[in-house]
Amino acid sequence: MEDFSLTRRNLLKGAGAFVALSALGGLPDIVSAGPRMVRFPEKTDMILLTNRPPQLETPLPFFKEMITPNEAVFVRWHISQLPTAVNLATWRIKVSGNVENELSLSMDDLKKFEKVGYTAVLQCSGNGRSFAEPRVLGGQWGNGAMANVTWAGARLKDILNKAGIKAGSVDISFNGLDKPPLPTVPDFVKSLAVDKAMEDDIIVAYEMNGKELPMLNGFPARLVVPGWYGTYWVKCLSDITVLAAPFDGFWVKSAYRVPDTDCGCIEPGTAPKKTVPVTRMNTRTLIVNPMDGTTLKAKADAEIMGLAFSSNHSIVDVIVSVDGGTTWKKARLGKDMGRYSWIQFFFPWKPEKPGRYTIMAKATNSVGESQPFDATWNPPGYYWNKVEKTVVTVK
Ligand SMILES: Nc1nc2c(c(=O)[nH]1)N[C@H]1C(S)=C(S)[C@@H](COP(=O)(O)O)O[C@H]1N2
Ligand SMILES: [Mo]
Repeated sequence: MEDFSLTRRNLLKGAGAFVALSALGGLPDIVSAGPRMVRFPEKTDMILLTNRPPQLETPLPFFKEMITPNEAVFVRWHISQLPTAVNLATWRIKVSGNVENELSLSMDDLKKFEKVGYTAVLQCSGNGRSFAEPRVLGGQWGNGAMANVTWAGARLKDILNKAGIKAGSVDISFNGLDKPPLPTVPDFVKSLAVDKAMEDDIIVAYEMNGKELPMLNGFPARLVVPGWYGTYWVKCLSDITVLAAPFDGFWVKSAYRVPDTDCGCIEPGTAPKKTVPVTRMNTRTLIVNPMDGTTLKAKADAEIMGLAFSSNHSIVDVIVSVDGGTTWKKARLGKDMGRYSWIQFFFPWKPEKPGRYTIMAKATNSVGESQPFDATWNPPGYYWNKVEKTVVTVK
């Protein structure tokens, strides 16, 4: 990997200018005005959004890789009292509530269930929020609140069947070891309806890319709900509670909700009449190469490269335009790592004439879901997935 000393703004907006100015001696002020890079335990240099709680964004060059390395996976916590270490000798997942048998599972117990795994995109529903117009509150993520990771662990369904869900159960709640700093701050607890929770592919993961989870990504185990936004993927999991009444905790009832419309969006700047919890991820692409604002050589071979994904359906088609959306051609798709993974797309390009070019990429999944050309908007800034424009100069 290259370029990690550069900030994201420089990478995106002015790598050329940065090099030229620093060659003249001394770093210009525009460099310090860019995002700050920080290094937390077990993580590489990441873009700092907030320190407490930690919110760290993945630098764009990592998205050239099919699998995001553990140390580069973004980090997002809501409340500030985080575990900084977990002792496996005493750590347990407690399964309780409306069950036949309460369970207290150690890591050894968890590993006795059949081990299953797959590659799946983890993405915060606020990924891309910083692009919202009008601007919205919340962590100002660029495109780096997503990661493609190979997860492995025990099926949630197998754990629930061992506990035995009693008749009349409706929701299952999930809590982790993080605690609110004050009694007035609601603990981060999420829930799934029983039918959703019993789906085959939801796992309690204790491996990321064949290794233990980094502490900041939920060591020793986290819920993985492939195809759904990261908010359900509860980290440092400690309690699974089967409920006979609908869950009404703050993080489901009041947060992580979108307008109850097909797109989850409304007229920019307005308030929704009714909201529903965020669920499935929508379809999106990211152009990784070339980066926005860079300069290419005329008559030289270039390759447009990026990634695309769509909840629980494979991407079957990515089309690319190099003339701002006037004409489109199919891109070549890379290795298919399953419906929850992203796929890479490649598009060879040899710009003949100097000028400014607007590159765009649009993906469609196996059931025909694609991306809008215009930005959609909602008050929390979720679901950003418009067809992006990458502008480059050819000289
Ligand atoms: N225990 C706990 N789990 C959590 C959260 C949290 O604040 N606490 N945040 C959720 C949200 S909103 C997201 S997007 C993902 C982020 O996972 P990551 O930090 O591994 O990237 O974790 C989810 N799981
Ligand atoms: Mo999130």
